[in-house]
Amino acid sequence: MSPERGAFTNPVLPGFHPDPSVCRVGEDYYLVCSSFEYFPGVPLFHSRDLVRWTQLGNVLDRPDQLRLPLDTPSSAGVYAPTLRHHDGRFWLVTTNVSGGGNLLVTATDPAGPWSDPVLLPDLPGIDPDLAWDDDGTCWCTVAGVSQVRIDPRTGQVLDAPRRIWSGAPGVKAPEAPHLYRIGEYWYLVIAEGGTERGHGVSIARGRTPSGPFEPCPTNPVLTHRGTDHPIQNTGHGDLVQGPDGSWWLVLLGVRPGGGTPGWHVLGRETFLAPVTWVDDWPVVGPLELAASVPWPVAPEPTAAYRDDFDLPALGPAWISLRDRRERHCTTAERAGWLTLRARGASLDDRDVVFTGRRQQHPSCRVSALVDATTGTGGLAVRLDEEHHYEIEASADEVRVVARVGSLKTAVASRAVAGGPVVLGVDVREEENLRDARTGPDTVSFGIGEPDGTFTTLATLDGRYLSTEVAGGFTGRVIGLYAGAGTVHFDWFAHERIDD
Ligand code: 6LW
Repeated sequence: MSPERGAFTNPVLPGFHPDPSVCRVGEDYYLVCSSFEYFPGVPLFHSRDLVRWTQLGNVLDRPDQLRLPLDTPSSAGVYAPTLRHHDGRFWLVTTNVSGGGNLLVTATDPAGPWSDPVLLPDLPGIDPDLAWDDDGTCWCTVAGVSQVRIDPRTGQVLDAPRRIWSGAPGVKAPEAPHLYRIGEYWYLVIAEGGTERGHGVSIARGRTPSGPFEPCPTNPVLTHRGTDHPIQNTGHGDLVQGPDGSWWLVLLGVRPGGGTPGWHVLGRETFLAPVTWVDDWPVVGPLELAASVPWPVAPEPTAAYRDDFDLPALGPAWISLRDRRERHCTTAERAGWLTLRARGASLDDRDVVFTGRRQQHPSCRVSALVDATTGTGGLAVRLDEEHHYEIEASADEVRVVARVGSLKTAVASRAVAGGPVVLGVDVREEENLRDARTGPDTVSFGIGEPDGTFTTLATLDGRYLSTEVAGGFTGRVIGLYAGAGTVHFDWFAHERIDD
């Protein structure tokens, strides 16, 4: 089988899909990511080839499993999960930093339902990992890197946390531990250097799950720090065996665009890198945009989609800020329409009603048919409360608004006659990416005319909706919102624009 048969383009999960954790059950692979202030939490994907991933659902999809109070800051909420299969069940452990701390849920079917959470109140630290010893002991390892034994059924911590490794001396933020037995050793994979440009993956090994751990002499086993590689911030990896028994690492990385220093706008994405073994140590990489696996991969699915809001529930890719209650977000009010009822006054407010989908492609076009005769709302490109651009309709006007840090301004407006209006956003990756003056992309907003043509009202520089400007752990989400009253949406359509 020629490697070309499995050619693919990294990332394997584009858009805001950080902190991947993967597990294999027979021929099936399951992968989860962090979800922060969005509900439902912890998106879960399935694959047979490690390359094409289909979303099965979200692990924390009931309000009683995941509480994200309306004052939850952006980039708080649900941090890095670990997904494992043990004893006929799926186990997922994660941290809600905005309430409840570490929690564990289980399921026999990864598509759900997942159990109510078991809390681990005595487990200090984020990025929990689970690993079972042959005698049934469950080892839980957290950022730092510390370890305890737990009873995963009750959440009880059975001993005092013990520091088992700190990564390279002087390198910040040893975190994201994953522990596995592979052959003769227990391997402890961590991320260190922080999740920005200094990020890397390091590894240590020991004869027992609790160590002592010996660092790999070639640590970090993967980093792109200090290089101009198009994939940056590489870290937070989880090991998995491919269908042919070879080893792979799923990890997060970013794709900065534009001139120096480069701005990434899609968040931290999930990449796939090959792993080989030398002297019982893993050698990771190369990690490239153009990559291949030595087995056939499923065809790339189309990135085009249109949601007509004909179903009672939103599909799993739709995420809402902090919670999603029927009284604020429903398809039951007007058949075939999504109705949003305002709570906060604008996207500057944490309690705004916003529901959207991750921007996954550097260039794309999104449009929606909006009826704002009884409210104010529209289509937004959002990073957080202080970084968003939107096109907003009210009964008699459409305007484009930009919020960047403490600055907020309406950049364009147009009178409309009332009734439903097509609003659109067109994101274009900058073509001349090496020109130091350019941002990574442009974000244009416009309005559909009755004759089917489209009029652009404003074009904005995309760098201000990047993580380098805004900070935080998420990425752009493009979605629908209501700022006042009740706003109805007939459809939402997305199309990828290829380079
Ligand atoms: C994640 C941790 C991290 O839990 O970011 O910078 C957190 N490091 O590993 C959120 O992704």
